[in-house]
Amino acid sequence: MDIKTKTLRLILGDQLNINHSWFTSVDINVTYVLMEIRSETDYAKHHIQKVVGIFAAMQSFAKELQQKNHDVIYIHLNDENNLHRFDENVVALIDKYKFNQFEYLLPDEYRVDEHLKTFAQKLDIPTKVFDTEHFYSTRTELGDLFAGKKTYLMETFYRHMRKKHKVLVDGESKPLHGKWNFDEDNRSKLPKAHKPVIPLVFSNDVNEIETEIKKANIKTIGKVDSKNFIWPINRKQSLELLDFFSTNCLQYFGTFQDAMAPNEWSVYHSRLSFSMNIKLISPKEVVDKAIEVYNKKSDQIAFHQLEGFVRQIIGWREYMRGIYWLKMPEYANLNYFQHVEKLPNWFWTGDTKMNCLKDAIHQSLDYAYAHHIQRLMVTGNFALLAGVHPDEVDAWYLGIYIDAFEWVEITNTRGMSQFADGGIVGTKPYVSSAAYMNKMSSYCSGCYYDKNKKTGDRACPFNSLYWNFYHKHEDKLGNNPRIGMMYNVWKKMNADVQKALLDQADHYLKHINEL
Ligand code: FAD
Ligand code: DLZ
Ligand code: SF4
Repeated sequence: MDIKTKTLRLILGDQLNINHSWFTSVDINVTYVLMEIRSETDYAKHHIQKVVGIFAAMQSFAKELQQKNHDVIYIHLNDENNLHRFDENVVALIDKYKFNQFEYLLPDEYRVDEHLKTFAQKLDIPTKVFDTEHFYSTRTELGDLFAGKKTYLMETFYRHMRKKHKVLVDGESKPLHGKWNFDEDNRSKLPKAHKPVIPLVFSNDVNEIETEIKKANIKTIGKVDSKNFIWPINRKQSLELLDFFSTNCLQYFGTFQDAMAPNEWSVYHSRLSFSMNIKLISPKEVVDKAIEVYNKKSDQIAFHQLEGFVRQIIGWREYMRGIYWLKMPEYANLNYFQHVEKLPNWFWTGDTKMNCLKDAIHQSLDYAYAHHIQRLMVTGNFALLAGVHPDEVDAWYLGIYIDAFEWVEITNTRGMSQFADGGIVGTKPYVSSAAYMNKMSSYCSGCYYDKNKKTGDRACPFNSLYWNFYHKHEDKLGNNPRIGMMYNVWKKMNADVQKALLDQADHYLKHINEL
């Protein structure tokens, strides 16, 4: 007699893809399980909004599956039988309900991937793993594309993606409007009188979830208004946010992509990373929607705005994932500059006199969000100039942002921002003095420090730290053709000026917690 297959399928908190082929029909012999567990709440000190947001989205997803008549087990954080590990909870369910098959979706994170792989090998019932059906590219596609090459240029990968998926190309796979990349049309500062669109936020009541998290005594950072939780927690809200972005923000996306201003926490950014990273919506849906709106309103939306946005998703997002799977686990230990310092205490409070950092950190604590240039050129720039150990920097970024999952956090932080990978992701370190900050933001005019001063009382710390960084790492950067010009400037300074800059930097680094 045939033994009926009784399958348990695990869904992780960032695998909430209702369009996955798992869910196209109801199978009474299949049970899905989602679990709120300490292994995941505690591997980093997360922002409270991140934990709340993920739990709310998981609960809503489980309900949606049940409404579609799928059989679902949901293990809540404080359930008595919760063993707080994926493997142990699954074993307990297999024993209790006599499942004779276990299936899961490819995890996005190396740690969880290894954990489930090892676990599945040890189980004495058949196991299967499925793709998440979310990304454009496979885990190994980038590695295959660059096989035998020493460098991994994002631009090469991006063009490959555009051609392969026929995005913004003509019938001969040539880029629309004659160029692949319109970045030089972007990067403007917000004009003084310009007020960006008011960001669309939601008002979800997640109070019960917050209460459970507090009851479990989970250590978190930041704050949450749990009666009015602003982030999308289901597909409907995610699609609303996508619609809002395409209608109201896309037309300025590229132009003000790098702009920063006090109290403007979103500018024209989409804030879709959380929805996408937990798979409530797919990158293809986002790209297709942006193109659809552009096609309808091409009299109002310039092509470079659209190309700039598409590049972030089809290019950078997929590229970072490809690098992650190519270079992990070694990537997590790279420290090219051998940096050893700790993050200043004020990274956790925003309590600093440096206006740009104060604003970016307060905003991150308040919203669990900062846009790309704040992450790269404010907090990341400072951490790199201050010689902070990449582990410290990673832990901060992995915790504080609602969209932070290691595959996209570590490649951006350790790679793009800290250059700790020695140039796998970027071709040069992203560092700047106050000049860049002043070019792209209005932070400097309200700052305790003087953007124009390099040394002496109230000199902007970025100015001396910048030269100190280049001086210190000349052995590693001196031959980089993209930086050569900076070394020429440094070498032309007279010795007294150089010494004053290095002394100033030394003073600031010794008093970093008081900046
Ligand atoms: P938008 O500016 O509206 O861009 C649209 C989308 O493009 C984003 O939602 C995102 O999916 C994608 N995108 C844009 N830039 C990147 C990039 N560099 N890498 C990957 N995807 C990108 N992004 C994360 O999703 N999770 C992280 O943990 C994360 N950590 C970062 C850490 C540092 C130090 C830096 C410099 C960047 C980090 N990023 C991370 C990339 C980027 O900053 C965020 O994706 C973006 O700010 C999310 O906001 P948004 O949705 O409004 O993006
Ligand atoms: C980030 C996170 C948190 C805070 N909590 C959970 C959880 O309780 N249960 C769960 O399934 N997933 C959670 N996640 C997301 C996981 O960490 C994520 O699925 C893995 O890192 C794989 O990318
Ligand atoms: Fe930041 Fe320096 Fe400008 Fe102040 S003066 S906002 S510290 S760059």
